[in-house]
Amino acid sequence: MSIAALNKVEMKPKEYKSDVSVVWCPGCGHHGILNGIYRALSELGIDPDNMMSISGIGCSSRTPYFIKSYKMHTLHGRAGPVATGAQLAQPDQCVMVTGGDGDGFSIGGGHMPHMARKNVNLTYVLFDNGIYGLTKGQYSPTSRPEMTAYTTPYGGPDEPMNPLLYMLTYGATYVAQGFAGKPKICAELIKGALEHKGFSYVNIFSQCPSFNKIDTVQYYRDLVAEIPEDHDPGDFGSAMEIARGLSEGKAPMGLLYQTSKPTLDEKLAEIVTKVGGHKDYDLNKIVDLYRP
Ligand SMILES: Cc1ncc(C[n+]2csc(CCOP(=O)(O)OP(=O)(O)O)c2C)c(N)n1
Repeated sequence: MSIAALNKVEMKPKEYKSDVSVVWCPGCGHHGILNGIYRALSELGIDPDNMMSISGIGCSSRTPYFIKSYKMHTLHGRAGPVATGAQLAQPDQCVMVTGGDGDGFSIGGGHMPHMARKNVNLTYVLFDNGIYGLTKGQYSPTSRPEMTAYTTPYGGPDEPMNPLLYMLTYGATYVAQGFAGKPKICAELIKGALEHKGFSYVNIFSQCPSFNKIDTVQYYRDLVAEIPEDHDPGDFGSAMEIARGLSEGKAPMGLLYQTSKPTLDEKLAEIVTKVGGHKDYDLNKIVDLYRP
């Protein structure tokens, strides 16, 4: 199922806002990402009745509250498995996960490779602010060692992970990176991710002015550079090179990689069909497969 088959509605970006007030701090990058999401949904004409917005716990994980859609605010780090189940149960819906670097790569880190390698048909938007914001500033897997926080008053001992290399390595079929200060680019990348059939991952740098005092808006502005236009997103080797960073230590912004592979729901449907089930599989048929 791809979202191209869904009913289209005409809604302006602001019409995707729910009645819940956005509670993030002034100047938080998450506002920019949310605007990018509204814009992407509007440009794709996604009907809120066909949309599931799912998250774990964190400032970024509050995002589903602010979007008109079906939603689940689940447990810290567990949005991925819940979204995988939701997508398999409702394969004709548009499923989007939103969450932070702590939610996705600390407590939820064990789930990330499996969504990628299974090619679960959902979009994962990771709000990467290099810190745990909701819990008022602990270092995360994407924090730079220079960042001082409550848990690292003298700086951190660890090298930050590279989410792009990670996702490419585990087989994500759409990998992109944006910056909250560029909501139009965020919207383009999220739109592409939602249109993509398969596991799409969008890493978005997002400043946390309250707790991460070194990754400022200016820091990210100077850090990011658009991926050269002659890059072919079908070229995995070149995507890996770009994921390691552009020249002069710049972080890439844009679409690194996109490929087409069967999705988990398609592969399961095929298995069910093989054993005589209906091609529009239902979960009971899958359970039947594993009965002795
Ligand atoms: C099982 C469990 N452990 C820890 C917490 C506390 N906790 C809530 S949010 C969070 C991290 C949030 O950071 P991140 O996911 O990066 O999102 P941000 O708030 O920065 O957007 C933690 C550790 C929790 N809610 N549940």
